[in-house]
Amino acid sequence: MRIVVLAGGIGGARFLRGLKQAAPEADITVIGNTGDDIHLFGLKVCPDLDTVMYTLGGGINEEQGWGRADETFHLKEELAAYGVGPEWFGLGDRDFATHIVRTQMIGAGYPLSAVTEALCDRWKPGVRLIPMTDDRVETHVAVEVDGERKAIHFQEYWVRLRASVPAEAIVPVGAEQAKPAPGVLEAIAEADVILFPPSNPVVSVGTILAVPGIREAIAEAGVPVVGLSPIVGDAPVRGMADKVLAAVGVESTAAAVAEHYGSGLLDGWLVDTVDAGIVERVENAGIRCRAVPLMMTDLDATAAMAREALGLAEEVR
Ligand code: GDP
Ligand code: FO1
Ligand code: CA
Repeated sequence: MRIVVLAGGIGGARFLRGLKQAAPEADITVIGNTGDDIHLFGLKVCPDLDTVMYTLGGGINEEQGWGRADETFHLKEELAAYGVGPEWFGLGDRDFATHIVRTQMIGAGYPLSAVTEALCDRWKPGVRLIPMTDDRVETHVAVEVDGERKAIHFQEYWVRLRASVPAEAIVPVGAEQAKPAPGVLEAIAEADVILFPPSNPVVSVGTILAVPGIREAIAEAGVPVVGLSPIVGDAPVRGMADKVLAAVGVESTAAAVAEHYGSGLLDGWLVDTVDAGIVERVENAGIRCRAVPLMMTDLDATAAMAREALGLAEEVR
């Protein structure tokens, strides 16, 4: 079975670990969000690609969900001693090596998709990880700070400001001109099932869908498209999905997120058992819906979620 998953960082990566356990024989292609990418200290950092690669490859900081295990921060401290920042972004010594290799390869002319493949030669994530595009896309957030409206990088909004000011708009800068990376449209066309893990619907899955051609390819693939809600009990399990959903005019409920994707894209939607009351609303929107436990507390619970998603896909096929 060929499974395509559109993934952000932590939610996507943890779900993929469960999916690998639930479907060990499956051929899994992950289309990764690159809208979170940021250039720092002259280096290209790809948080969501790295979170998937480290999580599936065994190098992730488990508690934090991003960055490397057994990390140290000497390089960052030395840069700060020269007055070179930003200090608000925590790049560790081990993680820096990934960004150096990536930036060096890009400088030598390799596209991000080829670089990601090379990095995965080391980590062996057990899935094929493809960035959504080789072109530069950066999610910016329009905010008002001290009465002044400005657009800031998504990482600055989330990591520096901790989403403490309202997001007025979310702009995936460059997405309109971006082309899907080699292999993306082919993987979608050849998929038996397409899954949206419990990733951020706006700045992860939404950004991937903003690359022209990807949404259309999914709608035209003619195979079940099943998503799992990142909103449980009217709030995100972690992160700032509520803030960025508000910016696009969507309420933070599992039902509203399903309606936001829409029945033109989604065939099936899983919500948590605490949200069982909204199953009917989702079904009335033309999307098959089930309420099952959706907390990724451990690998077995996550694998059970993946089995439910694949089961729902068979139901709607
Ligand atoms: P990010 O790039 O690190 O923000 O990760 P993703 O975009 O892949 O996923 C973030 C989303 O995952 C957030 O909106 C969370 O609410 C959701 N999430 C995290 N853990 C869980 C969980 O255990 N269950 C569910 N249903 N959602 C989760
Ligand atoms: N998230 C933070 O909250 N603080 C950080 O300092 C931070 C650094 C960082 C470095 C590399 C990397 O791959 C991810 C990092 N993240 C950090 C996570 C990143 O901001 C994610 O994009 C967010 O978790 C939301 O998508
Ligand atoms: Ca992300």
